Amino acid sequence: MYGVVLRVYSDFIDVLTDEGGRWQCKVPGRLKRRRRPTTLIVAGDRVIINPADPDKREGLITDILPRKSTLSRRRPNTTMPIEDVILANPDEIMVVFAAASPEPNLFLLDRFLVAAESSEVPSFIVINKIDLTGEERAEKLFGLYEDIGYPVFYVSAARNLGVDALRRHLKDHITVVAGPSGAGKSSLINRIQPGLNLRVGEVMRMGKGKHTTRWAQLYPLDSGGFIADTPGLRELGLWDIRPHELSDYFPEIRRYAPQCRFSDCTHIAEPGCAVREALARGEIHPHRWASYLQLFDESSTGISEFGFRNSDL
Ligand SMILES: Nc1nc2c(ncn2[C@@H]2O[C@H](COP(=O)(O)OP(=O)(O)OP(=O)(O)O)[C@@H](O)[C@H]2O)c(=O)[nH]1
Ligand SMILES: [Mg+2]
Ligand SMILES: [Zn+2]
Repeated sequence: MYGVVLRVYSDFIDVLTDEGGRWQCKVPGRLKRRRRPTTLIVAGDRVIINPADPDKREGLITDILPRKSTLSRRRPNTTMPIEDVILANPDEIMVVFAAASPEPNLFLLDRFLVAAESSEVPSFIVINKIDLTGEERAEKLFGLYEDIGYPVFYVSAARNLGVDALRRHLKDHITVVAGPSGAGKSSLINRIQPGLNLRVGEVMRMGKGKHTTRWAQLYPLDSGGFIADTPGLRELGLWDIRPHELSDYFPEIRRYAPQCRFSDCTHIAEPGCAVREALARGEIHPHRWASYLQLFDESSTGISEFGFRNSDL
């Protein structure tokens, strides 16, 4: 039977089969011994299982299929002998941000987007709590991200506004949830999938008990697809972004960079810079430019914290 790994804990693997059954599986030594330069098995992996004990719903994993994509921990300054995979086959990162309460800090949103971009998984934005601002004001505040090309959804978990459209977008995908504490991620996921009962007002993190979720965990959606709870963007190498790669993580800057006179242009002060020309023509938003400069500064001066508090991640 084909299925997807929901989580890995201790020696057990929870698998949801395509038929909809949940099985507790083990990985046989034969597969463990197959040496591959990557994490053996993680949430999101497609697997084939053999129902060893159908009454107890216990199975054996007979094969792990190749991954389409991965969310991996970046290990800077190492020769990375082994890829450290957090989640297999992620399709999108959903960055959740509040329109109000807390007052939106667009610099913080940009940090999340940069982290998402650096993971090379496509991202989109969900603006929550529009009950506090009205949709129009939220669109004025965050419209600049639509201009860049990010899909933006305006929702209210509290009032159940915009959730159906979002649910349709999540269909048949593996979606990774990110965003600062208090944005309403848990509230929103509870709306998307009633019955999950994630605790609101409590940080969504990997468990610390006996059955610790080692990497990520997938929550199946009745409407199709999965939401992934990951250890956080901190794991995506956000701490280690180098100044010269930063422009790759701003789509609207990345777009102009190939036309700069110097191929290694940082867009700060070089002559013949197509990015600053676009900025002068008003084709790059001043706020985003300010964010770029700030992050460039931080990455050059080696502020490893990258401006995040632990609670943001
Ligand atoms: N007004 C309003 N409040 C909301 C909405 N969604 C969530 N909240 C409130 O915002 C607070 C934080 O919500 P959570 O869902 O716990 O936020 P979170 O993003 O999961 O936070 P962490 O788990 O700490 O990362 C709670 O008090 C919620 O009741 C909304 O749409 N409108
Ligand atoms: Mg939460
Ligand atoms: Zn340039």
